[in-house]
Amino acid sequence: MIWAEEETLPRGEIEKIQLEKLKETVQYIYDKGVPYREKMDAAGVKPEDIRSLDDLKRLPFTYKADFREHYPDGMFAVEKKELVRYHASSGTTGKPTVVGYTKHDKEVWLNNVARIACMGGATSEDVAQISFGYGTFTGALGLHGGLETVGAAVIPMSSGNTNKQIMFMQDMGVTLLVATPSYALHLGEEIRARGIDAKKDLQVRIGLFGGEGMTEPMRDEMHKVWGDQFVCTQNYGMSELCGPGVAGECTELVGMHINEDWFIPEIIDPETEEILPPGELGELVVTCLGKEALPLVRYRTGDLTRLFYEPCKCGRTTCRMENISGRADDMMVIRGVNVFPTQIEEVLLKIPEIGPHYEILVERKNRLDVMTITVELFDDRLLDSYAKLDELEKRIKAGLKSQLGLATQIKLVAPNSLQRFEGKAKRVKDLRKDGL
Ligand code: DLL
Repeated sequence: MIWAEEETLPRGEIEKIQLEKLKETVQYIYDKGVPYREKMDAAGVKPEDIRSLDDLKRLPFTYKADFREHYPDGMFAVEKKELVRYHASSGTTGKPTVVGYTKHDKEVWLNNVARIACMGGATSEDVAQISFGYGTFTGALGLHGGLETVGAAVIPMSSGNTNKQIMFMQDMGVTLLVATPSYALHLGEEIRARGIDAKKDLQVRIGLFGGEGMTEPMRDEMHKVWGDQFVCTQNYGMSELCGPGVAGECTELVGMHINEDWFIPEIIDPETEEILPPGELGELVVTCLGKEALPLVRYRTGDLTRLFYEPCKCGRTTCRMENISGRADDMMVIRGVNVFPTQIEEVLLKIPEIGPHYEILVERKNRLDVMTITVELFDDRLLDSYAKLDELEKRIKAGLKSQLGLATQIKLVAPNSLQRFEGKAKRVKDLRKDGL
C-alpha cells in the first residue's frame, strides 16, 4: 500500500511542491532562526534570492557543530511553550544533540513514518513489536507512532530481556518486528538457540530495520534466521532531520525512497563541497521543508550514499538513496587506505563458517597501523580442527586483502563470545586516536 499520493507525483509536481515549501522555509528560518540568519547574512544571501531549486546551492550548510555550539536549544525557532516533544541523538561522547517538535511537526513526522512502514509492507492487520530502546532515541517512539497511524497494534517492548521478547512474539502472534539490524540478528539467534523455528513457530513476516546500516549479506543472514518469506527492509533517518521517516525501502529493494515533499536531498563531495550528479557517491545533505521547531537548511549528515531518480516499479516516483556505505567520519585510514566497516562486513558475511558478529580493533604498532578483526565461528565444531581453522583464517584474510588491498590480523573466537548490542552496534575500536 502507498500511504500518500505525494509519493507518486510526476517529477515536475514534486519539484513544484519543493520550491514552494523551500521559499517558505528559507523565509521562516531567516525570520526566526537566529544562528542561520547570521550564516545567510555572512554569505550575502537573502530569502528573496531563492527563486528556483537550483538556488538552494547559494545557501550555507548547517553542521552538527552548530548544535554543539547552540546546545541545548539555540537552534530552535519556536518558544518552549509551542513544543510537545523533545528527543536527543544517541551520541556516544559529549553532550547529546537535542531536537524538538511542535504539534504540527509531530503529526508530519509520524505521517512520514507511516509512509515508511507501508513501504516495508505494514498494514493495519499487523501486530508490531518495537524492540528499539525507548527513551530519547527517536527510533522507538517514531516507529511506534508511525505504525499506530497505519492502524497496526503496537507492542512497546523496548530492547533487552530476550525471554520476554520471544514470549510476546509467540503469545501475541507478532507479525512485524522493529529493531536495529544487529539486534534483530541477535534475537534470531537466541530464538534458534531455544529450539524455536522462526519460520514455523512464529508469525513474524516483516522486519522494519534502521538506525544503523544493513548490508546485503546481512539481509541474507536475516532470511536464514527469520525465513525466506520474511520481508526485510531498512529505513533511514536522523534525529536532527526528525528521526526515522526520512527514507525507506519498498519491497522492490532498490534503495530507500526519500519523502521528497518534506526533504530535499543533495549529494556533495565532502572535501570540496561540490554538488555531485545523480548516481555519484558522496555525502548526503538534507534540507527539511516545513519544520516549525527545528528548521534545517542544507544539513551535512556525514552519511555517504548515492541518489537515483528513476521511478520505481512499486509506483513511487520519489528519489531513492542507496544503502549508506559509511559515514564520512567513520571512514578509517589504515596505512593510507580508506576503509569503511561496511566493506569488512561484506566480506565476513559471505563466509558461511562465521557468524554475523565481529569486532574491529585498530592499533599502531612500531609506527604501523595494525587492524585486528575478531570474528565468531558459526558453530563450535570447527574448534576441534586446527587445520580447518587455519584454512578458514587464511580464506578470511585473502577475502579482506582483495576487498581492501590491506593485510589484516584475524582472531577466531567461539560462538556467542562477542558482546551483543541492544541498540546500535559499536564494532570499531580505534586506539590510534588515544595515542597508544
Ligand atoms: O538513528 C533515526 C532512526 C531510527 C532511523 C530508527 C531509522 C530507524 P540518530 O540516532 O540521530 O537517528 O542516528 C542517525 O544513524 O546519520 C546514520 O549514520 C545512522 N543510520 C540511521 N539509519 C540508517 C540506515 C536515528 N538505514 C545516524 N543505514 C545516521 C545506515 C543509518 N545508517
